[in-house]
Amino acid sequence: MHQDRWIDFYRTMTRIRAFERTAREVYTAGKLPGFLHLSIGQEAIATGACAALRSDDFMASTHRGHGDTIAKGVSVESAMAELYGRVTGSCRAKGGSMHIADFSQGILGANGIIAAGVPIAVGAALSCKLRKTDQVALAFFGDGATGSGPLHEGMNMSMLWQLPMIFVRQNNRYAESTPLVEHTGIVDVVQWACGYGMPGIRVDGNDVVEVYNTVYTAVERARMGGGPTFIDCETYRHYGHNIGDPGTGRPKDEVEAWKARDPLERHRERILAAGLATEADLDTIDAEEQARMDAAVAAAEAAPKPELHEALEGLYVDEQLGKQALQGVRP
Ligand SMILES: Cc1ncc(C[n+]2csc(CCOP(=O)(O)OP(=O)(O)O)c2C)c(N)n1
Ligand SMILES: [Mg+2]
Repeated sequence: MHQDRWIDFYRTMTRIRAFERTAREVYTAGKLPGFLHLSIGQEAIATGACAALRSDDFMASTHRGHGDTIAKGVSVESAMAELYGRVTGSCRAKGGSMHIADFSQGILGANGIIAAGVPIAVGAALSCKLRKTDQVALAFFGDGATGSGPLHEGMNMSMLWQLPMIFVRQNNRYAESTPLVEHTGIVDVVQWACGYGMPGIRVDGNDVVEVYNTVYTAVERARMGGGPTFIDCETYRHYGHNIGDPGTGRPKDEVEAWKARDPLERHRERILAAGLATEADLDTIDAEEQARMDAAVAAAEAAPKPELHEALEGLYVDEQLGKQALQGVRP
């Protein structure tokens, strides 16, 4: 049951939650520019899925991508600096909260456009196949993305070309404030996966071990040339759609029922019941991760903002060609 990894799962989920709680605090204090979409309550999906990937595998995320990118390996220091718009950010301040990327970790980017990470990941999966490596690509997307064209094109192409691709739906039951049943014709979307000819599996997305085991099986299958898998992870976000949304549009009892199924608390209980760690051990992890966030905030606040002349740097592989393109010069 991969019990040896349970403490790591706990640490990663704790890290994500500490990062987002801290980001929420500094945002509320007026210190961050832009938007903030928190994934608090959904950490088990990011953690379980990314733990099943290698660091040279690819991952594309969504507008709610702090957890996914942290779980895949972006450093919290560079992610926090990115939120602050500082040069030490993972994208040197060009991405912000919704576009954290780190190619060194296979992170092809969070993405402010719904479902736009899917074709990017499918392209990466095609490249893995053409280069004959055993890497895989995984795309996260929300329930609100499920009816969108890029997802369906990506599922079709992945199946047609038998790509090493894993589709992971973060089904938190709402797209902004629109409930699932009002934006998707069939609630049981794993049937769609079957329609494309690939396995479709529904899992408890608040159970990190279940997510890990399911994604791990899909990853191994993809590595061996077995093609794509679609995994629907049921979950819930504790807060509103973004920082400006109080989240009061959802029924109170529904919110409370899901908070009682908090993935972090459940995993903590499981570790304690299995005797893998003590309360004190887990409290130490909590404190270490929070201390790391406090240091990340201090470092981000001390880091410089980019200069105007840096605006075009890092956008093109060939800087010179990039500058010429922006000036309308054709290569
Ligand atoms: C193509 C596109 N259409 C609309 C939007 C506006 N928008 C931002 S988030 C969102 C809802 C997304 O819901 P879901 O996919 O369920 O993700 P969640 O926010 O629940 O994580 C919408 C419609 C967008 N960013 N991109
Ligand atoms: Mg949603």
